[in-house]
Amino acid sequence: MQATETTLPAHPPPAPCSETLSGAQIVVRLLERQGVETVAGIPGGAILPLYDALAQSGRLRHILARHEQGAGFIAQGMARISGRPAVCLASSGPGATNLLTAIADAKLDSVPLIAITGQVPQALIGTDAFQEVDAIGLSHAITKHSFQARSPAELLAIIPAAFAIAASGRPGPVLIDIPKDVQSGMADVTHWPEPGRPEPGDAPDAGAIADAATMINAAAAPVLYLGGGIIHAAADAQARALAEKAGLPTTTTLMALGAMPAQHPLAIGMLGMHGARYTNMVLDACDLLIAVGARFDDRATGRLEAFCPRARVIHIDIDAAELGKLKTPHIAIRGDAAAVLARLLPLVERQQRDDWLARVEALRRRFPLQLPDLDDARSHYGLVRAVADCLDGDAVITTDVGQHQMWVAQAYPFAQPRRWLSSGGLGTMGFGIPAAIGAAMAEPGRTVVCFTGDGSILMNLQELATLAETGANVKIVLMNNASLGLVQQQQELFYDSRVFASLVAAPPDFVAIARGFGLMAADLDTADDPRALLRRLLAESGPCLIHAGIDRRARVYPMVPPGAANTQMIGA
Ligand SMILES: Cc1ncc(C[n+]2csc(CCOP(=O)(O)OP(=O)(O)O)c2C)c(N)n1
Ligand SMILES: [Mg+2]
Repeated sequence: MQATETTLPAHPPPAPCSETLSGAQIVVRLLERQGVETVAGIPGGAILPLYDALAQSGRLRHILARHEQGAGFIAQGMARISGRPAVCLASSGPGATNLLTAIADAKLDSVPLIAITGQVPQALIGTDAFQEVDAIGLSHAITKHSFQARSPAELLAIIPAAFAIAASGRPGPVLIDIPKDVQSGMADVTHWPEPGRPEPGDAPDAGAIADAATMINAAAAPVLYLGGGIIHAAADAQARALAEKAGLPTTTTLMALGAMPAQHPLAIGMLGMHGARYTNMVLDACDLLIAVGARFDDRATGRLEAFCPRARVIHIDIDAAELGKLKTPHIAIRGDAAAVLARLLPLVERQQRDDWLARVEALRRRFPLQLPDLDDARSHYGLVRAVADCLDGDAVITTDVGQHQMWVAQAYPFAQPRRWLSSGGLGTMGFGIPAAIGAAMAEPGRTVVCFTGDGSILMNLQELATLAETGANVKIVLMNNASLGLVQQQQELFYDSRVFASLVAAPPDFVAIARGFGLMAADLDTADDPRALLRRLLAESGPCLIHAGIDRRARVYPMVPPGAANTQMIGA
């Protein structure tokens, strides 16, 4: 299943031709040849030649977002669910600056995003022309690479290169800035280039893999620590096989939820700031940490010096810059996670590890993840579980950022990769709805549920118009606690309860707002049987908003205080 999801579509081979085309037409043809079917964006003066070529494409579908950040997250939704680069478009100036948050978000979560921006004509660059910003300069720190096209013919090299860079190695965002005169200028095309594909990486170091196997075989208390790289590399099957053969308790980061089925006997859940107490205690006790596609993010490790203090470390990552960045590994292996794990597996001994697994089990029983009121659909955890009970394993879940995001991460039983789309690294409020629209565009047969909060939904509310227009099968579950809940929680816990600027004094009527956008909307609070209403609404096709009031006093527990060690968790 996973393999087919990330397999690239069959590309047309390089083809001789004899055509005179505009730069804009060249871009459109190259996107078509890349296998792109849908792009998201907003037009404006400096990108109108490209839009005019799009209008004549007939093959590319354009989703009109209502804010460029929305377009960026719609494209991210497509990319995150398919594993293939996806495209967003914006005009120059404010169009380009509005994209920046979505680009930064893609950089931190390693998402292959292609952002195409219009630019003022080359003759005006540097003159403070109308809607001129230095898009390349502004995006420099948040892209994997950026291009500014200088001639229509150059686009024949730039577009395939951008797709290759975005998808090769550790994926990431690429910006292509195209001045208006380059879009409208003409070029003779005598040869269509081969579409850009991910480049195969170098073979991993066989000696290091053999050493890693020896270390795993000799360990008494090893733990497998899976990060988002497992999803990007489609290496979940290999990771599971390794865990099962070597008897490895397996933890996942927020980004890797679904890489190991939540119900798997070896799964020990999410680690870190809001992981279960037993999970962090198992990590504290382990003597070997096998990190794969994980970057030792502070939300996962807590105070780094106190993370896995007894453990030797094997670190496997495609990005050499991650190896030793935060924690010096005893064995570092650079390579594609699927390729490395496939080579490691035959060298690893089959082990039961009865003693270690019994210790893990004892910790799990003593310090389990506590999900109070799980059976009450009117409570925070109960609502998440009630939604899960209505859906099958194909459903896709997106979230915004806040308490609701963590409640979903803790309580939703993810069993497969690429079912969980959440802004992990940047933690961007406003991610959920546009990402859900993008996911639904890429996978129209699936139900996509966006869990959002009353704060986050307002950050890209305008995309409800996009949702209504596309009719995408997106269900928005709004967990409304009339507060910026996660901020309020931190103020109560760490700022002597000085709750400031985090409570909502005049809550909007979200059901009326959704209806005003032309969406179906319902309120669980007034339903006699919230489960029955959920079941009915989630089974219907097409978009809707489901509002649920949540007790403002509800907390995300346990919690590692910022800067503390993971063993110093509070709550639950
Ligand atoms: C764009 C952006 N601004 C500010 C923050 C800081 N922040 C993190 S969570 C949060 C509150 C989110 O409120 P809501 O969406 O209602 O979620 P809740 O925590 O109440 O479930 C804020 C302001 C952020 N993550 N993103
Ligand atoms: Mg809230």
